[in-house]
Amino acid sequence: MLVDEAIYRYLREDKLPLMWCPGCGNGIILKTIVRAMAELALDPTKTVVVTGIGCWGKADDYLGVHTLHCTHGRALAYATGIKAARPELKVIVLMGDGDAATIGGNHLIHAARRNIDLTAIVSNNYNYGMTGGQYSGTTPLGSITTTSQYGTVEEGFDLCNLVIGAGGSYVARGTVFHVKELKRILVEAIRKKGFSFVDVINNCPTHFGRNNKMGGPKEMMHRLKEIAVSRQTWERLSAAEKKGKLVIGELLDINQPEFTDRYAALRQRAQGNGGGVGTFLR
Ligand SMILES: Cc1ncc(C[n+]2csc(CCOP(=O)(O)OP(=O)(O)O)c2C)c(N)n1
Ligand code: SF4
Repeated sequence: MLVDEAIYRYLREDKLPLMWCPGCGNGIILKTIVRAMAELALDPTKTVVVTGIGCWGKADDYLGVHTLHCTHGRALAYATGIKAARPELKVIVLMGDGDAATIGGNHLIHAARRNIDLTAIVSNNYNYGMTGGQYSGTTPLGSITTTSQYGTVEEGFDLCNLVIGAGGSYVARGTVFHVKELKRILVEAIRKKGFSFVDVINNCPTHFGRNNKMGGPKEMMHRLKEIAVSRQTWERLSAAEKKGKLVIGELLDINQPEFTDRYAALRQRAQGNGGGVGTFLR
């Protein structure tokens, strides 16, 4: 079956049209995820998508796999529970930057530290879209938002650096402009054993774009094209030249022991040794 036909296996067409604003990049991310699922020929009955609350959190409405729509900032905690109980399932977690890195930042660093086999995909639009454009943990310094009318006075997180530092296995950044590259990294991220993380830079013309006078969806797309550079180019740039630029593509791909494997081994040891927590702690 062609990939373009196969995407219908993972889409809930009865739920269309999409609820997102015109010009929002969430539809592009959703389509690219579905294309990645089709390329990997994931079994929908063995695939779980977990979402938090927010515009991007509504993505699970359109997916024909198992889905769990849970509380804001807690998607990774629920996903961890699912994966720990049923390690054979493919678990994909969709979060906004508010969800993943602001209210949910603690779950993000611990999921990475644990190196649990989840794929976290963040739609990073630099603000809280659903609640009206407040600033989040990734909002760049000086940005105008509904809660920073004179510009933010905090630096935003570089989510990829955060996850690399915390212990993830696969880390990549894409944008809603670079869709071919985005599909490639999503395929790799979903395939990867261990904690994988994709930061997708998205456009929210309704709030972030309008507040920061970035023009409409077309201008915002053009800007992504202008500021994105490959890792090879990034490494050649001076600190001053890096300002305002965005490195995209794969930033980390390593193999290291994974949580559910370690946990299964530990259970076996505990049972083989006659059980008892004290046995394997010694
Ligand atoms: C515990 C909790 N706090 C706050 C809210 C209100 N709330 C709902 S969505 C949201 C922000 C969503 O922003 P983000 O995660 O960046 O996703 P986006 O809407 O931009 O896709 C907030 C604060 C909530 N639902 N639950
Ligand atoms: S508010 Fe922003 S993130 Fe939410 S649907 Fe509209 S454009 Fe997209």
